[in-house]
Amino acid sequence: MALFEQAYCRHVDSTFRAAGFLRLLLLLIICGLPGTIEASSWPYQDETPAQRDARMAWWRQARFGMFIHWGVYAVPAGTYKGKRINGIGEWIMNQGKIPVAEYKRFAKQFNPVKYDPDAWVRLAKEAGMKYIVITSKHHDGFALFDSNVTDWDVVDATPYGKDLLKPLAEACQKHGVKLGFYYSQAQDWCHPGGAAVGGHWDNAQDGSMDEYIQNIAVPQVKEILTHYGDLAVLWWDTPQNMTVERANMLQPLINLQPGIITNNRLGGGYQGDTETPEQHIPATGYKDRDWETCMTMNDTWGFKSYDNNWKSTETLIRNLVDIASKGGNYLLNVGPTAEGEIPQPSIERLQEIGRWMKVYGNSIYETTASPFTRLPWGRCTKKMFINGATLYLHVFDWPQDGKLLVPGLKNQIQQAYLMANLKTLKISSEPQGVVVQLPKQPLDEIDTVVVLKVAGPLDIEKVLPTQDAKGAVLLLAEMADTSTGDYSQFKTVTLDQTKLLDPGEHKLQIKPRKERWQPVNVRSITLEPVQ
Ligand code: H79
Repeated sequence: MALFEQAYCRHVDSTFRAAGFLRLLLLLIICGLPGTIEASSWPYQDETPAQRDARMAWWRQARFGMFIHWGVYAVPAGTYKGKRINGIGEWIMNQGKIPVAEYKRFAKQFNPVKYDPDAWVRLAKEAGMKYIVITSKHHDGFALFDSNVTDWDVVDATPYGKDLLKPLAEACQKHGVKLGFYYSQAQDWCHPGGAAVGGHWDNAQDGSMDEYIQNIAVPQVKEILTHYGDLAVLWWDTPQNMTVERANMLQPLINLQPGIITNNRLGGGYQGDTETPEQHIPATGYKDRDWETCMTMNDTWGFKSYDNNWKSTETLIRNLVDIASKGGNYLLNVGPTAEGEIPQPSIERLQEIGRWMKVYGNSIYETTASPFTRLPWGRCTKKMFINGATLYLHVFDWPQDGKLLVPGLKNQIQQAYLMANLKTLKISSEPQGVVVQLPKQPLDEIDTVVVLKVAGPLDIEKVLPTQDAKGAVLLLAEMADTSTGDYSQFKTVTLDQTKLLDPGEHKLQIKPRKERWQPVNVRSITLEPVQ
């Protein structure tokens, strides 16, 4: 399902050396069609690049944030009428086709007496997260704040009866963590006229979407932008049925929070400030666009009592590093219970990430993308200075022989040391690049960081992929000059066989033809000699 308009496709243009007969295997992700509408009232239209850099500065330095999905869906927690409902927990109303009146009754059991916003903010902060984005209203239309335009909010519809965002805003203020609000502007399954992916399933949902935007979304966005102090982010979601006209009713409201950062999901052709790959890390990041991967720790955003498919701390830390190495942010989700507790497995993982960040955080914060194409043993982040640079080498796979090759690096190395204990490392400049002599064992099994300080402007020779022992060449999208998309269906495509007559250098180009524009997202290409 192509939900978003901002899917992209760029050509893959890679050079490789190979000889003999080759079979081409292409793994593709087919995304939605790109939007064509031009939006006009983007408030930051006249910003200079310097003004934009200043506005985005904190966000680019932050690299790591917490997403919080919380609402009435935490009551059924994935189960409706004794049946486990497939899919993500916050979609249970839609997936279970639960009538509005019946769904609203769950609110009577939403009583988060254990809610401790100060502890939540400390948890985020100690994990190394610099900002929090919480669902002020998700697709079910339920507001976590006291809204004057509806009774479908935490104050009027639940036994708890108190605004949940106020104390969170205060705790964020107190601990110096930035706060953002997620707001589902288009989908709203409880207010008449709100959109619903898959269509309405209850007459109570029918109505005019224009009126819904006018009477619910617009005043509510005003409320969240004016009642909670400084807001850092406004996070739109799913631009279902959003036209330019509808988007134009909402977009100017962000002027209520000067400097606020918004994402690309408003709809109506607005690109916003950030790209938002969901549940995946793009192969190469996005050229000339700020971006943020949002991701769950298990398989749901909103709490599901039986989802125990937790990602390991290793995966989460390496994801953060992978994202930073591509110049993006990681917005990692927690889904608290109806009682107001963040699940214990989430807490444990965040604490473990925090322990790593205490030692290695400076290899993440304020860094920019790796200057190398894909590194075989891990990732690289960097900081640029006037007369040199610091390279942070994130070693995931510790070399058996202790020799870490930094391919193509030509610079003079001023210093090489282990970030955790400042121990100096021996280095040598070889024709293939710089070789760093590592100790036998990694200091951290997940990611040990080696720091290289180099003089002068970065001088890195691009290293072309070579044939392996079987003569095959693997070209990953990470190696290519690509831009990847968003929502996606995965599809494996086997291309034809091809014959390369001459040994030596060949050029493989994969390009969608302009006249038949198909947004594709190439994840990897394998060339194999035919037996
Ligand atoms: O808030 C989280 C999700 O609820 C929201 N975005 C993140 C941040 C989101 N909205 N839509 N989607 C994600 C993708 C929707 C996928 C769908 Fe389905 C496929 C909707 C219907 C089919 C997943 C599977 C949800 C129900 C079944």
